[in-house]
Amino acid sequence: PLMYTGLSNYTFPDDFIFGVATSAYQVEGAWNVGGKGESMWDTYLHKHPNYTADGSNADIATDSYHNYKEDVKMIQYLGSSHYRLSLSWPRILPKGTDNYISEDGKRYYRNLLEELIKANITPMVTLFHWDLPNPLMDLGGWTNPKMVDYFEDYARVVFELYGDIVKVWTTMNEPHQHCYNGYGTTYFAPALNAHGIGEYLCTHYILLAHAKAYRLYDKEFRPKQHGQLGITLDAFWAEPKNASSQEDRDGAEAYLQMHLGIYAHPIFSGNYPDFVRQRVDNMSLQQGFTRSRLPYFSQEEVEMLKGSSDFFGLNHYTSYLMSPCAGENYQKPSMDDDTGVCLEQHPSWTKPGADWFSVYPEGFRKLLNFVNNNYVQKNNISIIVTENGLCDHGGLKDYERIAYYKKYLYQLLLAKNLDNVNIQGYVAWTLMDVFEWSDGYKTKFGLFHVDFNSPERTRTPKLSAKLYKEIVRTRQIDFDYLSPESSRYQS
Ligand code: GBH
Repeated sequence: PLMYTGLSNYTFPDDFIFGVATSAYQVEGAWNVGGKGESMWDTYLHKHPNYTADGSNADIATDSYHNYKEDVKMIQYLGSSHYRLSLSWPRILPKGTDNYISEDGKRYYRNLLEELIKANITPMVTLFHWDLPNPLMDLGGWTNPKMVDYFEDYARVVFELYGDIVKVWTTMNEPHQHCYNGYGTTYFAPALNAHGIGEYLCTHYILLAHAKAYRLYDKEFRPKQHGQLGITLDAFWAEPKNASSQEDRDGAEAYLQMHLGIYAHPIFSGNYPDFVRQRVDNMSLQQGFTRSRLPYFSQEEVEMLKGSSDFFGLNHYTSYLMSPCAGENYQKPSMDDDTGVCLEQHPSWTKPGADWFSVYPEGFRKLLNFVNNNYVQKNNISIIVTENGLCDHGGLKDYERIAYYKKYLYQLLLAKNLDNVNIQGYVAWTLMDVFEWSDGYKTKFGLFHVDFNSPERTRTPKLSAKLYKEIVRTRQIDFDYLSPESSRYQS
């Protein structure tokens, strides 16, 4: 096994981007301030106060609406050149539609973005990180084909408002997590549990909305604003449980196609992967449906989708071992049942903070290679890792996070230098402890600790903040830095 000691033999080039990320609902708070409309997360958690693990919501969160200047100072402390943030759609358009733009929302983001520019930090702005305006949720959210137009209208408003200073955009954050957990299960709001149909409708219209916003930017804004626009997709690495078993290898491939290919293939090649098309069509037919549960794109839509991202935004946290498994494990119909694999994690992979999360750094390198081979090289683009980080239960001496960042960043260096994967940047999740969706405030991903009992939401750097700062500064990984047991780290 690889020894993680001493100084890394590879370094990050000067033009390599280092950033940190947050998202609007997870940090802003001020849920009803200044005429902000409700997002579907606001509405859902007010209606179901016990939905989250600790009965919390993000009405206040880290109160970044009021504390944004401090956030910018923290990013400066880290030396990070980029900040990935998202806009709250209902803060800008309280009802979701563009007939009324909130002055307060307009001003808030202008102030925040200008504060970043003043500090020499480049904003990377996501249009949609899950906080849909609730009035649009009432109309079916992403299952409604009309959402494609409403998203385009929203995109036009924000390109007009901020395109002078925002040069890196992403449309959607992790559509897979959003559609699968929110529309196909109950794990995320809106908890529709419309398994087998809802997650595919959501996928379909989110893809079209993304592509429409891309074409809009390309045609009307890029000529004068000269920015880049992409999308952020998430993926676990799928490893065959038993590498010598053909069934397990097929299972791992099926998983990657059904979860990542289903988005990446339309965006880079115009349509769903053949495997996904056939699998869902066949399952639907067997189950007595007249039409496939996965909608079809028209030829015009295929053209609109094809090549609709200037870079590949990739979020990655953890890996799973895959093996085929019979349907009794899953609800029918469902995306899980269609995929037909069972997931587990190797007992030797440590689990620092949540059931779903275990540490397997080599999986990151393998995923970077998969993405590079399938989508990046062919399209002559590059990867920006838009999220990666570790969850634990809190504490300032976060040695597990330190070890995680060192090892995952080292695997990135191996992918870049040994495998020639084209990687332009890396964004750590997250700047500070935030509202962690259904986990509430119980699991922590932050480089800064946030005291959620203090009215000021006091921020304190963890040891991992020091480490990240050092990596950004030296452009190298020193495995012995801030390591209580440096010589004993093994993969
Ligand atoms: C990303 O989502 C998000 O972009 C970000 O907002 C979030 O804070 C961050 O990662 C950390 O979670 O298998 O039923 O146990 C990742 C979403 C949600 C993925 C939970 C894994 C496990 C669900 N994650 N999910 S389950």
